[in-house]
Amino acid sequence: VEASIPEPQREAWKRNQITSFTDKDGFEKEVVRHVETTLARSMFNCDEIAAYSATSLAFRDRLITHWNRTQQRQTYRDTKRVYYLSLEFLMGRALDNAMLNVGLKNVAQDGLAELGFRIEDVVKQEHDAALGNGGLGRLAACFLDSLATLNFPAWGYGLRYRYGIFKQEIIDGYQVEVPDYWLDFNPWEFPRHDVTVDIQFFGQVNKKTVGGKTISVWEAGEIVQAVAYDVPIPGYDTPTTNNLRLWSSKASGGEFDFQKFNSGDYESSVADQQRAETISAVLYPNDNLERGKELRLKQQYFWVAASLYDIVRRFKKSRRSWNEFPDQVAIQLNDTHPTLAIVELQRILVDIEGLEWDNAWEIVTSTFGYTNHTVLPEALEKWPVGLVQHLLPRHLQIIYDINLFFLQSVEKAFPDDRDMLRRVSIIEESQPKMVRMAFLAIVGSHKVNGVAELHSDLIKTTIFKDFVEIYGPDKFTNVTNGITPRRWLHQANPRLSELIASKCGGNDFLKDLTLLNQLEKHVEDKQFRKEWAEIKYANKVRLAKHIKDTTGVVVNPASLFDVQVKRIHEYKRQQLNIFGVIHRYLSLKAMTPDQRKKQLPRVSIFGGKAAPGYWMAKQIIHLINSVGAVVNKDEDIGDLLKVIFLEDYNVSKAEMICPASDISEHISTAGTEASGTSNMKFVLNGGLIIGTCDGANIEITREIGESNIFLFGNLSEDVEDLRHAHTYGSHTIDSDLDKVFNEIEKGTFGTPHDFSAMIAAVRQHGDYYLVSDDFHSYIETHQLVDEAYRNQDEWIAKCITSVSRMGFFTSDRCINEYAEEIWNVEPLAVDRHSIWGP
Ligand code: GLS
Repeated sequence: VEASIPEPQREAWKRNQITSFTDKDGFEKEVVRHVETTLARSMFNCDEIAAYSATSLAFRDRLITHWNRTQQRQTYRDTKRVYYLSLEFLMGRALDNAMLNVGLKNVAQDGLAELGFRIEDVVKQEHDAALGNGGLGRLAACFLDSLATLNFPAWGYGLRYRYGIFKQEIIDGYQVEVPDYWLDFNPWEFPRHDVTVDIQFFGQVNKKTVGGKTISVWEAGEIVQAVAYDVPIPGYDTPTTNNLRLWSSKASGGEFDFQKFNSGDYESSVADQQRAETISAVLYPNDNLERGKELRLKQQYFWVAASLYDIVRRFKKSRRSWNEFPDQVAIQLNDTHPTLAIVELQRILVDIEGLEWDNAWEIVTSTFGYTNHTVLPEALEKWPVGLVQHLLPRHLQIIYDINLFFLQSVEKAFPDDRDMLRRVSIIEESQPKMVRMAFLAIVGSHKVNGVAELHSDLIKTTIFKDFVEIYGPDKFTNVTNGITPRRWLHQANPRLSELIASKCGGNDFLKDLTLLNQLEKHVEDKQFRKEWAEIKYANKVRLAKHIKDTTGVVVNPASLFDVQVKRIHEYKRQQLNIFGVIHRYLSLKAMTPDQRKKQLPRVSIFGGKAAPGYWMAKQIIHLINSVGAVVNKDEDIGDLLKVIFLEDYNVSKAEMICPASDISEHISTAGTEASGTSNMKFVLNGGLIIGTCDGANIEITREIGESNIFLFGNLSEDVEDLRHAHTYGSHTIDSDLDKVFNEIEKGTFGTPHDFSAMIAAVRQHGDYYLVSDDFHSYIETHQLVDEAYRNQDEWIAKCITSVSRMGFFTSDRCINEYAEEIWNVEPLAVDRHSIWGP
């Protein structure tokens, strides 16, 4: 590599190598330089936003030198890379994370102070990068952090949405959606106007004979340009800085516009441009729900085609043979959204590179892994055959061929099971016919994984049962989700992180979370417990201030803080929670003042967005706010109960909320929440949880012990029978829940009609989510929570014990499992100074 550059030039480059700041003075110099030259401001008009921008640019410069070195090193060593394809990356804020991962937050804090700024205020200027809906997108972000921290050569590929998830406002108790235009100034991205790919859509497929061979040629009807934007991803305490490449759509400067323009059709050429830019304009705001919109399919193909072009281009530089592709490239499909990548790679290999079908297919299936994130039927992607045919005619042909060969092999293996072919066909023979994306993803991948043990078992016995028979059980595996302790402990809860470090021999636990187990021997230490409790209290004071500032409601930080923050969904059962709150309210109202004095004060805190088209979820938000409006001003009740709905829940708010929770709610109907990841965040921050036997709650219980978690409710194996009984037997509603419904119907919380559908879902429509079945044990378990909380000493002991046993839930463990079991990749450490080392 080096030898290709003449000696004198090489010397000149080396002589002028950039040196990054390492101390306060160096940092200040960089900030002042950016304020004055990049931002064209001065000390006289440097506000907090300018200070944020300049600080970010100073850190970005640092990251970029490391980023360059990482990329050069990986290219030089020509190792296998991982590509994580995700339509969502819920990154949150970057500056605080960069400062901590680089290990220079103290330097920045002192430097900013000297320049007249408080670092907390500066950090808060940053707009969240909210390119995701919920857990699925945040998981992708945690994985990027772990991949870099563990020195894996890895890239993320996604879309650069102009509008991320909408901003939620609560007006008169209702959710109102406001667009999230976040790109005004984003110092964390590098536009790569030189890295572009032309993506084609529509058109037709023609057969051509080239050298005696017939090939399919896809003639495009429309071409859109993909432009790369790169976001550096710093690892913690390592120079490795990986890349997240986000594609933005732009009208192609090709012949189509040009022709129109020349013929005087100016307006329509502008319309073309707008149509092109629409592709990456907005994130679809649905979590666990697919709506089958044409633009969404366009987004998927646009992103997948650009990413594969990029990956193939990089591979080709190494001049290896195609059979080595899977030795150099592992591609992970984050849910079925990128499944077209399987078809696209087959197309590239067969139509463009001229490989034989079987040879190409072997390469394709060895390259891909597929992660399933849900069993909910409404979330499983299916695309009408007609739509795929129209938008991607050649891809539909390839899908049909993949299906044909697959079904032939199934027929051979199961000659007596004719119905099997219908069940497993990638094409569903419905009206209209549909392409089943999950089946395509399974057939085109070498490994399929679920995201928690129960979930991985469920997919094998329900939605993918036939495929386990066809391929055998080894193709299916489990990788239980995890979270990055850097963001979710060190950054979100700096004081707790510091206290833990003082008992665990320094900060190494942030890289090896199992070291938390050293805390357990300090559980009995009175002073330690006291400091622990003080930190929790301070975090609650901070949240109480936020509640006061944003809702006007004053809450007492000495109350038990009971938190449920996540997307609003019937399966997550915020309705169960608010019905429980009403039950508590009614019980308090029925007490004498003396009895009330003995009750434990509680604040029920909710937060989360409803998909704009999800009417029932919006009704749930409205009920929560309506209950709050009544309870919070009821003088009989005072501090004994407050009900808060926090507006616009997002990553940066989660960083404030998780450390302030005493008990958090993870109460999905058993078998519906694939994993959940906020359950891990809350426990890691020294809160306890109440939950059902669902998703990762089960493994959390296994790790921290049954006595440290409040479990309740029916088990997943009983759900089907209960549902059946509701529909075909007599269905009696829990009597306490009935009282709650009656109170709502009396108008205590506003117009009863507003909430009649929620009640009818339980009483009349079969109670699909088993709210009534679980109500009694939910209420009882909350009573146990109250009792346990009264004994603060034991409560704190439970919290510390739980944290000490949370080592398993780091996303570093997940990434190591993926690397070993699915990707077959090795880490590659980057030298801080040279890329050319061994
Ligand atoms: C989800 C699941 O609903 C969550 O349980 C899971 O933790 C997350 C990450 O695996 O994926 N699937 C989905 O569509 N949205 C999610 O958050």
